[in-house]
Amino acid sequence: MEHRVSNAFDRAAARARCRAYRRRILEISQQVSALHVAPAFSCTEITDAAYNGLMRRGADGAPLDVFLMSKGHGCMIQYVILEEMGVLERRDLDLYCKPGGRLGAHPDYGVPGIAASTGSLGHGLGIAVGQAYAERLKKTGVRIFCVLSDGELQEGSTWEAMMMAANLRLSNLVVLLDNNDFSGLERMSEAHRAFYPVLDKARAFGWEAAEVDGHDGGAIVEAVEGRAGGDRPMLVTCRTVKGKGVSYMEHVPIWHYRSPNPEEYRRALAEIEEN
Ligand SMILES: Cc1ncc(C[n+]2csc(CCOP(=O)(O)OP(=O)(O)O)c2C)c(N)n1
Repeated sequence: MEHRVSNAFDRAAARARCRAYRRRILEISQQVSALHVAPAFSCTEITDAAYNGLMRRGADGAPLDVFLMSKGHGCMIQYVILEEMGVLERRDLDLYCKPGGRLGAHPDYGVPGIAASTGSLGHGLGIAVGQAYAERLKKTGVRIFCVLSDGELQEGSTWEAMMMAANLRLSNLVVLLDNNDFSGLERMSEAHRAFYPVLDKARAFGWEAAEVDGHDGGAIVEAVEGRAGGDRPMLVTCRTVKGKGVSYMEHVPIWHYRSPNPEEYRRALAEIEEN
């Protein structure tokens, strides 16, 4: 089955979309006291590139391919994109993490557009491997796009899934690694030097692999579309900045955990508009 997306990825349009997504996430950050803003900003362009550049859509606009947010705490970006697509309703986002709502701080299977319950890190890739294998057996042509965090490289289950994907020759599996170099409070490249370079590890495991600027959606799309092909799964290591777009959040670990206060919110909005 031919997977290539024929229309070129419009970088200017992508930048405008990502500004709007960040604005919406910030807006929701004022409704609840704790929200993973920085983790979502880290993978904003990655998730946009998957949904709006790589995943095929049906006549009704609904995705034909599967998106799986393995770093479940980054789900706000997925929620706002699903809202824009009409898969989720505005009311869903209004009730984010509130009684009566169906959107939690981590994605739950059963919510429209959510392929698996994630948030317990290190399990998403194994689920994605199972889904890719099932689609292959059913001969659907469906591809699985899985966003993995570098923190998940600490989990042995991630490496088991990497081996299994290569073993099963899952060419319909694409992993987009959000490589922001942070896991909670520590820098991955300092605490876990043995994981790097990830690209070499992935290739040694039998994957096709590429590395790109993770805030350039066009580069992500080009890397996936330009793949050599064959029967290997693909990993794209996306160099990212945690908290991207808001200067006081970038590379500052506390923003993994807290939401902006009203003054910080105003500053963040202003900076998003300037970018
Ligand atoms: C198995 C497991 N251990 C610990 C946690 C707690 N936890 C939540 S987010 C996080 C680290 C986030 O770092 P990373 O996964 O790299 O994501 P990002 O930096 O992109 O936010 C941790 C340790 C968890 N969710 N699951």
